[in-house]
Amino acid sequence: MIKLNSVGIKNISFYHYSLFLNHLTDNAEIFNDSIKEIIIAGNAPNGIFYGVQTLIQLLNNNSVRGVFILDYPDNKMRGVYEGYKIRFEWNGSAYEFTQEQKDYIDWLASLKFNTVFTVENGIFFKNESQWRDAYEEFFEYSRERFIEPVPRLCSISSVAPFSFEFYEGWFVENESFIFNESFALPEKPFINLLPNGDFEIDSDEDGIPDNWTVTSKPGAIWKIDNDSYSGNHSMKLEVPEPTQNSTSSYLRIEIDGIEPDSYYCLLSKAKAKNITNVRPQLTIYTKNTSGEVGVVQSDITWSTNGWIDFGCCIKTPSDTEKIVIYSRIQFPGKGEFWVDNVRLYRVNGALMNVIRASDTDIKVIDAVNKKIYVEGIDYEILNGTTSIKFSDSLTPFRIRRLPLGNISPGEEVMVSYDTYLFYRATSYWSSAPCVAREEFYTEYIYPAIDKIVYYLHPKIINADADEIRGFYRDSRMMRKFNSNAEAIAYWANRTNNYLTSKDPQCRLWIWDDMVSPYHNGGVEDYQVRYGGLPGRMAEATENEWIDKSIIMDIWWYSDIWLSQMYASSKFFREKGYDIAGSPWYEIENIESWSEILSAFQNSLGGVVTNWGDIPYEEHFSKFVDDFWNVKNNLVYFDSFEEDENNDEIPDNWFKYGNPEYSTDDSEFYGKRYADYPNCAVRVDGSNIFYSNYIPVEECKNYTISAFIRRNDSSSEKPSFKICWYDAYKNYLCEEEEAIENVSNEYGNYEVYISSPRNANYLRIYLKGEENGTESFWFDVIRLKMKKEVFSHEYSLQKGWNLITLPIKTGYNASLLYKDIRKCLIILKWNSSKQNFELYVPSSPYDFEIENGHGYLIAVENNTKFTLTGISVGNVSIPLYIGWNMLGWFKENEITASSIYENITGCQIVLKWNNSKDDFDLYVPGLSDFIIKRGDGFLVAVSEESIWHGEG
Ligand SMILES: [Ca+2]
Ligand SMILES: [Ca+2]
Ligand SMILES: [Ca+2]
Ligand SMILES: [Ca+2]
Repeated sequence: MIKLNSVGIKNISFYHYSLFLNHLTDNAEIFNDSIKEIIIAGNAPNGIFYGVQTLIQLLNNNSVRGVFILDYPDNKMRGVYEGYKIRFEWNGSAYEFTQEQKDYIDWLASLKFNTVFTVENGIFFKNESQWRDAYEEFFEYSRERFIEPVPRLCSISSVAPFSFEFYEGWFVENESFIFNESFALPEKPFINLLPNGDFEIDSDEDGIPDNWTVTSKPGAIWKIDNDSYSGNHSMKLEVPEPTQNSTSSYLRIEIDGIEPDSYYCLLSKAKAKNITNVRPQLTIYTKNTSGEVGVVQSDITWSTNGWIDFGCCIKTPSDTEKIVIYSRIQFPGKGEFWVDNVRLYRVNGALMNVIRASDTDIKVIDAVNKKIYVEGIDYEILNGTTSIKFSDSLTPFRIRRLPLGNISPGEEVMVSYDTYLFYRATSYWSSAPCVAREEFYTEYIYPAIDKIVYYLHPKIINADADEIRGFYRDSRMMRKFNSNAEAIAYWANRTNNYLTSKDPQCRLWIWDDMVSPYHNGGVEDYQVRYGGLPGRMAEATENEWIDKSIIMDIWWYSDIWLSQMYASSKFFREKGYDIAGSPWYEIENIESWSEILSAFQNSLGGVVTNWGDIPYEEHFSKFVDDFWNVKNNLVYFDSFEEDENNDEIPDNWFKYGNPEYSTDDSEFYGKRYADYPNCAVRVDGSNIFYSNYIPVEECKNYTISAFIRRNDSSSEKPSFKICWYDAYKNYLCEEEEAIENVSNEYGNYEVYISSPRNANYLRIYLKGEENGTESFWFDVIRLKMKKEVFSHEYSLQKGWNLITLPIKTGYNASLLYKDIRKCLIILKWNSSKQNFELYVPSSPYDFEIENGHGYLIAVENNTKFTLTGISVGNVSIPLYIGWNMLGWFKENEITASSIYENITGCQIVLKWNNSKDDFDLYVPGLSDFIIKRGDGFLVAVSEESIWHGEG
């Protein structure tokens, strides 16, 4: 029999009840007559499909060893977010699902992926004749291979598929214009504010253009170059090899007299060659009267084919005095970079790229009396040109005075309008559509949902909203919503409500970052860099505005974010959202995600992302292997961020002596994001932090790990000391594991320990060497239990038996009924209704057999029944006032009295006694009885609580 974690067998994993009965002889030729029998059985068609995939993996030179395997996936969802491979080909009139894509789906299926997300943004806004055949074929082909496709409705972090009036603009409010005889002219006109941005003038011929500052450093030289976009010169930066110097080798200019609360656009032409590691940047930032930096924005590029548009738009804060513009290639970047024709404009008076629609238009008011002038009576608009990409060559809109109207020549008016700019010329499409616009739903979202549901019947629709760079800034948004959190919740709920009205089974899925307090949603000023207003978007989930049926996919692409990965998962689960986790790029991160998600009940699984630049064959195999069969269940995680009472002892930790607790940036492991307070602890031989009691199971293999670095440079060794305790927290024994080869840089160090018999708790001591003086930093403590397979045998007695399943099975009542010989009836206690639900084969009611619940099974005769698999780790079962039927799933035996004592408000404990045909009853004063793994029991409670397996 192969155990799931057998060493040396990689990537073998099975759906539950995929059985190969051991009728094969060792090394039997599979295609000759020596084979006796191969049985692949499953509780569902996909189980059999995965059993066949397993058989194919097991085949070795047409032979296979005799095996018996029982398996199932640990995670329901094993998905891939396909940024590359599943983009349909356009054949001139419609999209096509190609053979190459079919082969790719085949490959995903062989790895046992079961979900594939597509990324085409806005395809469902097009006529279905363009996409229907390709998508239907893709859905059918994938589903035949038990892969569920997830179509993307659209991403609201990109405006690409919408017509112009659907873009969220930048609101220009009350800009002063003065009428001449005919036209309104801006008081502050749209003119280039930069002197010598063409780099044509160098009066003293010292190689530095007039008005500009150059700080060339050895190995990173700025010079005037003859390769120009306009005129005869440009500025060129040469960094032949990475050098620390390049970070401070600038081309720079500072402009005074900048208006606050205004939009400024920096435009230029740029060209880049042989760029590696870090992209050249052109940066604009504001300075206030005290010289402090306000808003910063940069454009960046890899190597280009010729000259490209390059630049940024910003909104100046209310205390702005200056703008600084600079360009460089930061270390360790290298390459050649040219910039030319640099221009800086204040945009408000331009009346360019104006959004004119039913819900926003140019407004003109009398500057003195605030009287609103009326288009068609007082003035008319001569339309300019619009573009998704703002440029100074667009034709401006013009406001012309109507002679019979109320505006006089020479009159000052205030003009308000929404204009569409970009934050970065190379990402001009990266901005949200206007989710306040009614037609966004009625003309785009609803018809697309109608078509997707009608033709494709997906189980999940992806409407991602990641990294929104430009939100809550145009007049329509500010009129409709009080905050950007309210706006994103409105979009999510409105989309979700419509979807569920069309198909109640279909669920909306979004990336979590904009609504996570531990990611972009936790950044107060996130939108300010993109012309928007401040405000943490995570309020949308903190205040539970976003519907709980929307799936949150948490993405962090590196283990430097371990603290945030855990904190985000905990946050969303506690709020009641279903979660999935997404790795990319870093292979260690895949395993970390699989383990972190194992700590949370009902996480849906993982979605590995393909954004290119990864050896995806290797990564995807690793991903499916880890998510099908999580190697270690995470049972405890702490990275020291919580210190509710501010006593510099992290929550759930204690100290001896005077160890240090630090929130300093240089001390902790990994990175901090938003306002997330990353913290770490420093200990030595006598100043020690130790944990609270952490629940464990007896006789199990555990790994304790931490990121550790030494503070000085002696040869002392830090250690984990582990103390074991029984169910009553009586000390049992201890061990100390010294950690070798700790360096001055953080590294992850692991020790392996086994819990002794009767162990119910451990405490972890973080310390330096005994009697030593050197101190060590610790961060990110993880306690993992190695997952091991065991068998549990039931001897069911004729009549009633009250049991629980201590093994993860995925059974429902009908399957359990089939697997227990001579089974007559299965009864489930519904504690919320305080009555029984019954399953017999003729019954129309089937129900899930849940971990930690007890079930009454009636059998016709004495019978044995064996389960093999992975033990149930943790449960959280709501206890209702009255009776609750639970089951003991842990390895250690306990007593009815300890159940009584450990469940809040417990009044009675009952255990079924088959030989008496009656219950044994425990209340204090009556004789106690033993409850073993696999036994069900009943408790009556007087108050509601959640049972996690206490006893
Ligand atoms: Ca030039
Ligand atoms: Ca000069
Ligand atoms: Ca930390
Ligand atoms: Ca504390």
